[in-house]
Amino acid sequence: MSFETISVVGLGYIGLPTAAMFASRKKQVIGVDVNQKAVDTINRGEIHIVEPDLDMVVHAAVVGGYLRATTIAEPADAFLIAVPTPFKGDNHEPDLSYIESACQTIAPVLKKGDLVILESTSPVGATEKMSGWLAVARPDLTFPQTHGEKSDVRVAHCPERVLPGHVLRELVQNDRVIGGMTPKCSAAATDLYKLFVAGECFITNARTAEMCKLTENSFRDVNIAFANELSMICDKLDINVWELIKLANRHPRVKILQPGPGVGGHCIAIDPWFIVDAAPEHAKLIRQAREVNDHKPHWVVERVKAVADRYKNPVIACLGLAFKANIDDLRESPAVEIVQELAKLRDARLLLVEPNISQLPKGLTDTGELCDLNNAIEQADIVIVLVDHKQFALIERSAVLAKVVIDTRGVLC
Ligand code: SAJ
Repeated sequence: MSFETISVVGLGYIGLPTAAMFASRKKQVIGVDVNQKAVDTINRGEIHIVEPDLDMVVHAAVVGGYLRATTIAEPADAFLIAVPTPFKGDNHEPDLSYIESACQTIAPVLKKGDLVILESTSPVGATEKMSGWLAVARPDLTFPQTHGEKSDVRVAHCPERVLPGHVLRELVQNDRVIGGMTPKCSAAATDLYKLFVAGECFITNARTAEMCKLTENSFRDVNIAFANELSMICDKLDINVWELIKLANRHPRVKILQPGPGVGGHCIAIDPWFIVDAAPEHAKLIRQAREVNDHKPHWVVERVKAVADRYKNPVIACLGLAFKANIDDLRESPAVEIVQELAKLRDARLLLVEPNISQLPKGLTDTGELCDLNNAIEQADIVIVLVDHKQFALIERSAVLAKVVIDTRGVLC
């Protein structure tokens, strides 16, 4: 199948880099987003998210006339939907309303022969639901759930798997799982991704592709929970967990991940719940891992409080606010959660060190002062390492000798 015009719906952390990759292959790309500000920014050749090198690729695509953003869908040969799939309510139930409204957006311009791909991380069955919503909106067209290989529109789920901070490289190099609703749907989707994907494309059905993405992130979550549980056990038994993991990992079949202050980001802390929601009676380990990882920030806070109680007006340096090392993304960060809890301590002063930002975001401005690393360490009674940013590895051990150090990332151990 050939694709001259490709539309990407949702121009966020996944949609925009993906749109830019197609554009870099000299395809006409129409990006669609509900956010007028984001649309205007992209049309100026600029970006509204942080991802290394993305600014250059988007700028080149826009200036070259290959990428254009709009709030209203236009006809295309393929549509990729990359919108958020958050929770609804307090029970970690998946909210598919963004996918449903993306369907309403593209339905009027869909035509026979088009391909629709769901890229958003989704609970099992979401692709079939999406196809159902499109069928209701366009009764004049046929879809795979009723017409199989003879359908007018092809539909597939092809989950994204890229690591924030390395998105452009991983978009090209990672293997892809292509879950078509029929073999022809898979074949069409493979043709589309082959425009820029150098990794292998593995074909399966839509439900398996949905579950595969959830499985990858749940696997990582369960393994991080194992490391986090170990860290709490080791703390009680007075054992250095970092040394322990290093030693255990010398076994040829052991590969333990690293403990931290909790699990942040927009994927690993969310996706496992989609499995728990679908099969709560079986997903016991997956649920338990989520609970262990969600508990870890509270455990860290309790440890800090126990130490802070020994001081009259403790000065606490919090090293790192991002959700992981060497990025500036503070959203869903366990470090932020910990700082917000510590800010409730009476008489404590918090010095916040985050080398990747120049001002504190809303929600943190009342918690403490943004401070440079050396200054914070010099003034602090207690130093908490919350993120393993590269700058923190350079801290002179002598500078913290007289301080109480609570190192959740093993940077100073
Ligand atoms: N973390 C630890 N210990 C570790 C590894 C990570 O505490 O040993 C923490 C990090 O500090 C962070 C959180 O886990 O708070 C998540 O970070 P991450 O680097 O593991 O993953 P993300 O959320 O940046 O990206 C993940 C990736 N999934 C997998 O590695 C299986 C990525 O490939 C996915 O595309 C992405 O989720 C997504 O969009 O789903």
